[in-house]
Amino acid sequence: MAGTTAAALAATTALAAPVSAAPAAPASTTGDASTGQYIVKFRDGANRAAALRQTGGRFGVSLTETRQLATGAHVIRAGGRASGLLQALAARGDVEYAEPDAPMYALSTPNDPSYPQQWHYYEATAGINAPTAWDTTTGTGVVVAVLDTGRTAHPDLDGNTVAGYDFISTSSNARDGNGRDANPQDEGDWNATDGECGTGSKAKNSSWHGTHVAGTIAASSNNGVGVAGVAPNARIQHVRVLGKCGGSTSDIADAIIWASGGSVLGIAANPTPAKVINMSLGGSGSCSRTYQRAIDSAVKRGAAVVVSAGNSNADASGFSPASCANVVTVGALDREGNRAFYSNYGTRVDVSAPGGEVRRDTDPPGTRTTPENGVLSTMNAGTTTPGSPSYTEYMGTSMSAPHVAGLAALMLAKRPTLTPSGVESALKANVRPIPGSCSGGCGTGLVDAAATVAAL
Ligand SMILES: [Ca+2]
Ligand SMILES: [Ca+2]
Ligand SMILES: [Ca+2]
Ligand SMILES: [Ca+2]
Repeated sequence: MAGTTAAALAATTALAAPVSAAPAAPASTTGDASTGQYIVKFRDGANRAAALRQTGGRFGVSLTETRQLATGAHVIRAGGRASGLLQALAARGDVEYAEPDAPMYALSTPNDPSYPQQWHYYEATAGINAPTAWDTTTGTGVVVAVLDTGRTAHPDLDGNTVAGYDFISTSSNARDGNGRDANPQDEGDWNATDGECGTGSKAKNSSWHGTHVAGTIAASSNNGVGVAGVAPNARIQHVRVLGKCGGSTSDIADAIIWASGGSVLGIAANPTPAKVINMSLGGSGSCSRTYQRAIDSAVKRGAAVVVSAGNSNADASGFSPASCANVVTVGALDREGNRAFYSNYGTRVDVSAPGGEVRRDTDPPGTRTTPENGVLSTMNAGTTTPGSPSYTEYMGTSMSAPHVAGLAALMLAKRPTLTPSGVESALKANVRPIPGSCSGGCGTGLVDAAATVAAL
């Protein structure tokens, strides 16, 4: 059986560029207007010009009427700030009320400083329309299992993480000195030399792939740190299945069953079974009976299984678990909404989501000229063993699947009785058309979080 490898194409760019334009926090509706404007409702018959001249004159601030609102009140622009001015206006006998023209923001826009770079959530062209969905649901309490390389400590993930498991049965592949164990810590999947994982394998740094996938699903949002997740109040369950040289179908099959609450010989039951399982992984070959039985068992227990279509620019029918039945198979689009150059395609693809395309840009962070077109998420800075938490852009169907897994968590938080097939049919029915071009089949379209959640 061919080894299974993580389906991400790792970006070779360094840390994502820092963000300059973070959205401001929602404004207070009291106090001075930071817009420099007031909304004043005069009583009938008031001499507005005289009232503004008198009051402004007391404070040494020019007050100019700019237009009348449909409510009958007027917008007054102040030439400067003075404490007490608004109160003085409001206290006048010819003024019914005076208020700051307070700036307003969409409440669903997170304050995370790197959120503006996460085009894949909000951009009109090819984003998943997440902010509107967040007005209704944030995925509260839904457990999403991430069958991947495991966990690293991260301030944008730790608060959303529940206990997982390490299913890698081979000690040398796991790098933790033993077989299966209760600690899904990602020990690093670096390769020191070419050929370490078989003919043709290349030396590489650790990918921290599971950390990146987890962040797209459920990074903490509105915590003033880093990035946002698609389902920021969902719970991540790291189930480690990919090690130094990838993973085995046998370990992954057990992991699927355990994650969904089924029993696996010799291992304590999962105390918090997942309602969604994300598998951003794959290998060549059509779906094996081992995979299909594990998936069917998970689906029977009520877990929706979301998988990557694969990164081979080929028909997904030749890849696993992408070609399995009872899974939501996700292709990848670029920032313009075209099928990404690497994405698999074909009738096995159910829906598409942003996977991005990362362009090499050697400019130092902060001076980059090419737009950042990958999927920005949580990362670790260690080149071999874990280092400090960080952020980076990756591209791949490994990045598109967790958008859909996160959306499934949003759906299940709103409608906990949804079955896995109900999740799949609602996802497929509420897409928008592929914004760009797709040859070969990208499923029913680009997932639309707002439309999907609204339809429930
Ligand atoms: Ca172990
Ligand atoms: Ca371990
Ligand atoms: Ca955050
Ligand atoms: Ca399917």
